Amino acid sequence: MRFPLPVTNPPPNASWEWNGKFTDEQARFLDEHGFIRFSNFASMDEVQMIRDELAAVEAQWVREDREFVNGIPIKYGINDLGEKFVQRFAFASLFSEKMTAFFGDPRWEIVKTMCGEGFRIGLDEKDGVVVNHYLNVPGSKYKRLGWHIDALRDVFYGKMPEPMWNVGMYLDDSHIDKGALRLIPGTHKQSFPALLFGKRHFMDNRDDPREYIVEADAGDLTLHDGRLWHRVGKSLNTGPASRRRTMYIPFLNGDVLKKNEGSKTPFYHRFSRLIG
Ligand SMILES: O=C(O)CCC(=O)C(=O)O
Ligand SMILES: [Fe+2]
Repeated sequence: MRFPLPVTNPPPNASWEWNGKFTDEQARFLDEHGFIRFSNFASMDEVQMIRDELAAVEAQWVREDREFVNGIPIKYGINDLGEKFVQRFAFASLFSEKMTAFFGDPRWEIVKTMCGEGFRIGLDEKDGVVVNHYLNVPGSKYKRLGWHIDALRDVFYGKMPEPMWNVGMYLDDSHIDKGALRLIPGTHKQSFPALLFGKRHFMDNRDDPREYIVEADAGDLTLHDGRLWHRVGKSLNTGPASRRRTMYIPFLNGDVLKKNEGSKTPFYHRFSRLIG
C-alpha cells in the first residue's frame, strides 16, 4: 500500500526563463507544488568558474585527506580514471573567494524574496553549499540518491521542521538519461507522520507513479521545499557521459546556527553514511 501523500499535478516541463523577477504566477506554482525551475540563471562562464574552483578545492581536500568540513562528512569515490574524487562537498563556498563573491550577487537577493519573509542564505549553516557529483562508474559511491526529505534533520529531533528551501544550481545538463531529480509535487504540505513514514528515507530507490521528473541544464536554478519528497535516479549512461553535478544552497529563516570546525556530526549524517 502506498502511503497517502498530498500530491499535485504540475504541467509537464513547467519552467520559466530567469529574468530577474518573481511573478504572482510563479509564487502560486511554488506554493502549490513545492518546487520551481528557472532556466539560464547563471551564465556558462559562471558555471565554468564554479567547476574550476571546485576542482581546486577537491585537489586540496584529497591532498589533505580531509574527512569532514564543520562536522559534515565529505563523500569520496574513485572516478573513471582511477582517481579519488569528491562526490559530496559541504560548505564549498567557504573554500573559494570567487564562489563567495558569486553568492554576493544581487540575483540571490531576489532568490531570498522568493523563499519568503526573513529568509537568508546559509553559507555557514546546516551543510552550507553542498555540491553533489554523481558518476556511474564502478568506484563511484554516488550513482543515485534514495527518496528523502531534506528537513529530516529536524524531524530526527522530534519537531516539525523549520522552514527551509534547498536552492539548486545545475553545473551539468541533467535530463532523464542522467537519472535526474524526481520529486513528489505537493508533499511539502504533508503531515508529520507522512514526513517520517511516507517512504523509507534514503533506502527506497524505486520509481513512484506519483513522481515528477525535473530536467534542467547547466546554469539553471531550482527551488524545492525542505519537506518535499525527492530522489535522484541512476544515469542510463556510464563513464563521463553520466556526470551530474548539482550545487545546493540552503535558504533559512528562524534561529541562526553557524557551524565551525568544532561542530559535531549530526545524527542524520551518521545515518545516511551507514546506508549511503
Ligand atoms: O542532486 C540533486 O539534484 C539532489 C540532491 C539532494 O537531494 C540532496 O543532496 O539532498
Ligand atoms: Fe535532498
